[in-house]
Amino acid sequence: MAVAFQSGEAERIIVAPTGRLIVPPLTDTSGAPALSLVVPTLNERENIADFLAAVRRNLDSAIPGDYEVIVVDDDSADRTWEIAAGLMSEFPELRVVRRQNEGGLAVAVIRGWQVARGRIVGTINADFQHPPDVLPRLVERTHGADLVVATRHSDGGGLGDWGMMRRASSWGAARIGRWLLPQVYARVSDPLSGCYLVRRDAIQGVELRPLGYKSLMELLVRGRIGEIHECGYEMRRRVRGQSKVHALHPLQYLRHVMRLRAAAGEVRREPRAR
Ligand SMILES: Nc1nc2c(ncn2[C@@H]2O[C@H](COP(=O)(O)OP(=O)(O)O)[C@@H](O)[C@H]2O)c(=O)[nH]1
Ligand SMILES: [Mg+2]
Repeated sequence: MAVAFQSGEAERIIVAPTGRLIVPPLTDTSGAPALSLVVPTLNERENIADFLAAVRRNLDSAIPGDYEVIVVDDDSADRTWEIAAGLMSEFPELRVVRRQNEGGLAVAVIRGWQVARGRIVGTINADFQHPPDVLPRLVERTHGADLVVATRHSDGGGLGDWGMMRRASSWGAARIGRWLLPQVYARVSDPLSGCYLVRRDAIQGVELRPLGYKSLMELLVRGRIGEIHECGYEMRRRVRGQSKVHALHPLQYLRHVMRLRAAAGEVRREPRAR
């Protein structure tokens, strides 16, 4: 069923940027919000309206008037982009990107940051698996940090009501990561987290090249990230809609880890600036 747009909403849908994955510096910092939060979506029709309402409640309590939320939808067949766009008149901090020319979760997040206006950028999933009430706690911990990670593996975090299969595959992915990217695991308890906030200037101007689902480990290898804070949370089981994880994702993850391993070696071999 098509959504009835208020005047101007359809025109305000943003076409996704293309080309190299580089987050630009802010040109005009005067009106810049503190935070740009990207919500990547693919067929999240059942979650999107309630999820955005929950994000709004939490950010209004933490940083009223000082944030924007950017939905980056991959032209979902269930028209998630249209539902999100239909909420923009009522929710002035909301922007919607409809991406029709490429795919991939990690790339979607970076495309959102490329249109972001905030001094801090971040991401959270749209399916309530990251509880939106983690957001005020993440914002609170940004003081003095380049990166704040919502973690399942320290600070009271956990895998909540996850089933055995998901726990086993998450454990396997972390084992592989710890083995092949030890320098990343030495810095963060949960580099596979899909919920975190990062200072724009720690990643701006750097070409990012993620594959598949995981964006945080990409930033940890290629970004200029110094101080890191963490914030524990209990991950939830998905209640509505379906996971988009498919059989190719573990292979993509492995390729991404190998690519980062090579990149990390190059970074280490670069001579120090004098
Ligand atoms: N834009 C975009 N979003 C995606 C894509 N794949 C998954 N998502 C979104 O990313 C979040 C996490 O995806 P999900 O399938 O729940 O992954 P899981 O939690 O690992 O099972 C959700 O908000 C999805 O709608 C994609 O290819 N593009
Ligand atoms: Mg999920």
